[in-house]
Amino acid sequence: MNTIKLNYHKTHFLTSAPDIRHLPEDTGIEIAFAGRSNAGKSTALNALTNQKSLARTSKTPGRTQLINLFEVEPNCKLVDLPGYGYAAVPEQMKLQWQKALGEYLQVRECLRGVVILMDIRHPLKDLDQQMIEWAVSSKLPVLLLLTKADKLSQSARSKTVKMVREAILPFQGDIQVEAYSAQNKIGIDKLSAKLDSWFAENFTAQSEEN
Ligand SMILES: Nc1nc2c(ncn2[C@@H]2O[C@H](COP(=O)(O)OP(=O)(O)OP(=O)(O)O)[C@@H](O)[C@H]2O)c(=O)[nH]1
Ligand SMILES: [Mg+2]
Repeated sequence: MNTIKLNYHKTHFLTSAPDIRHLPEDTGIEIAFAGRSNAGKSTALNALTNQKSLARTSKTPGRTQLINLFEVEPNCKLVDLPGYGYAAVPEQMKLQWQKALGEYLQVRECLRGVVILMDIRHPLKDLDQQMIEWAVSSKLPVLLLLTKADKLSQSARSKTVKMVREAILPFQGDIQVEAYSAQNKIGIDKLSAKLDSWFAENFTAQSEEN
């Protein structure tokens, strides 16, 4: 297999879209970061790219309302999606966003992998399971990151990782589970290796198509 190693530190902001219908052209390779509001998506991106404020983070859940696209290299994009399940958002809006997310996973051709982030202290909520199901049914590989791993002791962390690895078996998808902490730099190597492998696989596939 083709191996590549991208320099994520070079990632820069590309554009924002107010919703999924306004995303830029469906070309290149895209990898999305999804998760409940406050799960740590933006922080994970900042840790990966070693930039303090590439993606905006906040203590207030629901901060990221736009879909933000970042470019690692030409044709290699990372997408910071607004979080789902934010309690203060009206029910109708939450349902709309859920629906839009499901559609995005199903129809976006250039989307080739999904990083789903969950707070290690609250893994596999209903909406997380729904996201996993959508990704698997769209044949997308998934990296499940259990974020804020610094909040748990080493033994509690390992126990949760093991529990989640077992719990996701029934989904029968291509799903890897890892602990992650932006604060203690846990799992960043696993994240970049996975992104590298997804970008590489799809580079090969796309150059064979052309
Ligand atoms: N201790 C600790 N806190 C973290 C970590 N990652 C994120 N946080 C905190 O969790 C909160 C939410 O982080 P964000 O990155 O803004 O979360 P998000 O998933 O992008 O949230 P939305 O954009 O609202 O969907 C912030 O207060 C972060 O500082 C981590 O690895 N360790
Ligand atoms: Mg965010």
